Order: sequence, then C-alpha cells, then structure tokens
Amino acid sequence: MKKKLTLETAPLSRRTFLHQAAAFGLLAGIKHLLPAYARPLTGGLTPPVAGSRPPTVYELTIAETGLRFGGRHARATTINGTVPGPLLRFREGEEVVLKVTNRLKEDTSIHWHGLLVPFNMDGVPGVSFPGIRPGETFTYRFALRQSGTYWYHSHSGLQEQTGVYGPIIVDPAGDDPVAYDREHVVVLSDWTFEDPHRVLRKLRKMPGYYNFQRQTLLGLLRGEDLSLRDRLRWGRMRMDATDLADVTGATYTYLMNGLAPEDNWTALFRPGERVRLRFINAGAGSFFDVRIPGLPLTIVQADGQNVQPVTVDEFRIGIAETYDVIVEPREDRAYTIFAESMDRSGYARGTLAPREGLQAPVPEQRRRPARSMADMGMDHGNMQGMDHGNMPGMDHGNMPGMDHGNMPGMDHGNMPGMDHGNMPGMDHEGHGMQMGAMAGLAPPGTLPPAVPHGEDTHGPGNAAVPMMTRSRLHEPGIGLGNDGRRVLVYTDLKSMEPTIDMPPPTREIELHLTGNMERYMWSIDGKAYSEAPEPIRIEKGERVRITFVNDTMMEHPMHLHGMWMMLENGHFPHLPRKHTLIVKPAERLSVLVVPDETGPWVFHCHILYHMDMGMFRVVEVTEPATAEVSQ
Ligand SMILES: [Cu+2]
Repeated sequence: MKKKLTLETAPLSRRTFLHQAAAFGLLAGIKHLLPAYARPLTGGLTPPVAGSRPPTVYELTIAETGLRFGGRHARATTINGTVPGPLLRFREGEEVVLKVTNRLKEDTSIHWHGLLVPFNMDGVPGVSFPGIRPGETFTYRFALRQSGTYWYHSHSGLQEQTGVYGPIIVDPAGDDPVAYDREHVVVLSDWTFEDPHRVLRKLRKMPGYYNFQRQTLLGLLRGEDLSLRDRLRWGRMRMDATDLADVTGATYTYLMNGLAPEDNWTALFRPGERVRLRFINAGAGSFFDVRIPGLPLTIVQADGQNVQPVTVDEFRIGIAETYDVIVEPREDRAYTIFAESMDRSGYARGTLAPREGLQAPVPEQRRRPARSMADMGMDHGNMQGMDHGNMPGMDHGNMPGMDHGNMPGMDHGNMPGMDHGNMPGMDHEGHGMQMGAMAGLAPPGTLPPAVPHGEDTHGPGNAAVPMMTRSRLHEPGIGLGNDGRRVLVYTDLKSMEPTIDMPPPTREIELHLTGNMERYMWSIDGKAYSEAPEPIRIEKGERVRITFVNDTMMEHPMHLHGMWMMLENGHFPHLPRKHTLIVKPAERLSVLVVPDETGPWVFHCHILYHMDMGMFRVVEVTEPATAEVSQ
C-alpha cells in the first residue's frame, strides 16, 4: 500500500504557524523555538522527497543553551539550540554525513540508537572512538541499511539527561507497508532542574532519595498495598516494595517533544484520517505507560521494525524503545495523549486535535503499584510448599545462603514449568557460562524455561538472587493489566517478515543483571564495568543465544549496539527484532544474535544512572578464527 499524503494534509508552513500562534498567543509560554515537529502546534511532518539524492549532510552543534521548561528557566545541553534536537530524516540505502561540532567545555559524542553502522561510527567514547573534544567537529559517515523510527543521543557523561537527544526517521527504499495520511513524532523524556551529577550523588548516598511514595503507616492500617506479614518480609529484605524508579516526579518534569504537560504539545489531524504516531522514549530514567483515551492504538512497528498490527488500549514504552502506532480519530474533537510514568509520580501529556485551542480532559493518575513476591522470584503459585517462615538464612540483603537443600518443602520436581529434561546443557552452577558448539540447544524462538538460581550469588555487588527465574514476556508489567485495558505484551510482537535463514543457535551465553539497590551499585554478573570485566566474545556470523537473567528488583531496559536482538517469544519465524528490551525482575529472557559487523559493541542498561554505575559490557565481534574451529 502506498501512503497518501495529499495537499490538504500537508503540514503547516512555518510562516502560517507563526502567524496563527502569534494571533492566539500560543508562544507566550514557550520562549524557545523548537524544531518544527516539536512546536506547540504542529500539522505534522514534512513528507519525504522521493528519488535518489547525493549524501544527505547534517550539521549538528552541541552547546549549552538557556531554555524554559514549563515556565522555569534552565541551562540545557542542546543540539542546534533545542531540546529535543532536530528530526533527522533519511531514506534507506542512502549515504549520510553528519558533522557534529562540540561547543561544550567537556567531551561529547552522538550515538545513532538502533542504526546498524560500522563500529567506528557508533559514537561510544572509549569503545568506538575517542569522543569529540571541545571545539572539534567529528564527521560521521555511513550508509543506511534499514528503515523505521530511531533516535540519537549523547553517549558522554550524563549529557542525555540534560537534553542531548533527538528523533531519526529512515523512510523505506520501496513502498511503506504501513498506510497513513499524516504522521507525528512523539519524543518522551524527563527533565530535571538539578545537575544530574547531583542527582547521582544523592542516589549513591540514599538510593530511595526520590521515592516520596513509600507506604505509610496510615496506608498499612487501611490495608493498602501489602499485608503486615508481607511488609515485615520486605523490611527483612531491606527493600521497599514501592521502589519503582530511582528518579521520580519529585525532581522530574516529564516532557513530550520538549514541552511540559502545561505547555500541551498539540498535534493536528482531520477526522477520519489514519494518523501515524512515532513514539520514542528518550528518557534518562523513566518508563512511560501510554494511552489516548477514546482511541484504540494499533502498534505497527517496534524499535524501527515493522510488526504484524496489534491493537491495544495502552502500551509501556521502556527507556530507549520506540513504537509506531496508528490511530484513527473519527470525531471532531480533541484527544489527550497521556504518558504516565511507570511509578505514577507524574506524566507527559499532549493533545491530538482537529484544530488549535482544543483540549480533552487529562486522566487522573493511577495509584502507584507495589512490588510483589513474584518480582523476587518467589511466586507462590509457581512454588507449592515453599514455607518462607521456615527458611533459614533467607537474608536477602546478602543472600549467599540460598541453599536449596535447607528449604523444607522446596521440591523441584513439583515446580510446574521446570522440566529439566527440556534444559539441555543447563549448568545450574555457573553463570556467564559459554557453552561451546553444543548440539541440542532449544530451537530458535523457544521461551526460556523456569530455572532456580544457581549457587553463584555474584559477590558483594549484588544484593539478592531470585529463587526462581522464568519468562515473563506475557505479563504487561508492574501496575498494568488489572483495570480492564488491553495492554501490549512482548508475546504480542510478531515481525512482519519471517526470518527465513535462522538455523538453531550453536552457543548460549547467560548474563545476569545484578545490583545492590541499597548501595546503588549496578553490574552484570556482579561486576561493574570499572572492574574491567572481560569482553563477551562472539564471532562474526556465529549464531548465539543470549539469555538475560534479572537478579534485581527493577526493570532494566537492556540495549545492544551493532546488531539486532531477535526476541525469543515463541513466534519463530516471526521473532521481533529489537535494539532494546525491558527485562523484568526475576525474569529469564532470551534473544538470538547473528553479528555481521566486527568490532567492539557495547551492551548496557539504558537507565542512564545504571549505565554510569557500571551495568555495561563490551561485546567483541571478531572475524571467525579458522575453519577447523568454526566447524
Ligand atoms: Cu538498569
């Protein structure tokens, strides 16, 4: 199908916009000029120009600029003077040149999130290139091998928190399989008026610093959240069931295209049009739950890759993920685009309207949810006969004593879903194990089985290991799915095109996401990046299964550079290709990778502060050694 872009639906010209905006006083609260797509009132994106062109050249200047967010002054790190930065629009197959100039007093960088590029164009200082020094210009040059919605951001220090991010659209070389009449980019992010280094210092001193939503005694007496028994249990674990996000609305202003909720970013449509919304979560520390009351949302793309359309009422967008959504507003009225932060401490908001000046009611915020025993891998439904009261050494603050032999009634044979016969080569004793060329790994697409945690507790950098880890891809996630709304889950995602050439994996690498919330330490397999862990080595063309095991109580949006992760959600050969995956607490999740570019690629948690604290690794892709070895 061809997309229809008629003259009537063409975006407002800048002059028309300024004229109308001035007439209605819309610019009053918005002192800074935003890129066209992000302005308070926008008709939509400029349609792409067809035909081949010489290399597209973009000049991007990173500098400190005074801006306003929700009426308050701020110093932001901007790209060409704005937050978010300009929309970069390319066409699949073309070569692009991006000249990035650093006008800061510190080094900077830009990483093209989700784009497959040669490693030296990937923009990670210290891994892909040295970084861009103050006053210097670095020229990125690469050919585009894909299409879809992506984004870019700084990979230096905490610059992403202070504004260095922007959207990317790569139009397909041929016809777009998604039909639409009009499109808008919706960049979600979080802004703090504090210096992010100060935010991090506070978290390191007191990880619950921004958690102003703890359970109160009054709430306990009212029977909210947890029973007294559960609450005491959480206390013994020195954890807080209401710890949903490290950084919250206590300091964050949640932004939609750089605008605070009161500035009400407004996207225009004509009733009856098919409107494509390209959602990008460019937040440094916030997951968003997105809905548009009154409109079903048809998901057509995830992380830039077309998926078989699935219609939902709401979806959770993890940090660094993107989702393209089709809506068909038929009525001549306004609709609120509501993006609530996962911990319910605030929201980003905008409006879809047939003309300016309209707005719809803003939904009430829901109550923040609480963590459950399932998030600790202690789901009673899955483990009959597990009497917690009788478990000696169950001090989760430091759980080396997870001795299964000491747990009365914990009969592994009784655990549904734990079929050892289905787990070829599962060595429970070790983590980070690399099983060499092993025949009999589960076929591509298989959901990981539930597995009790092994002996390795990952050392002092890790606070707790869940007793049982299992697939949670079918779960909508904490705080969702219990109010009658249909919520997108990862098992809904099926790629549009089948993966035809995907023989079974020949090797499995298991990685544990670890951390100590109390000390604000974050790591992989118990080691922070500063402890110089060995790179993860994969040969070019090798078919590897990577299994992530989340040993912490938080969701981690894990991002792998340089290659797709094919999510094993049971839908082979239609496994969705993702660049970022939310891994839930106590979850075991597998992806297949087949790297086709050599070089050092980074793999990290996209919560900026977790990455900074060390939840970061290098994946070294090398040329295959010799024919004998690779045989
Ligand atoms: Cu993380």
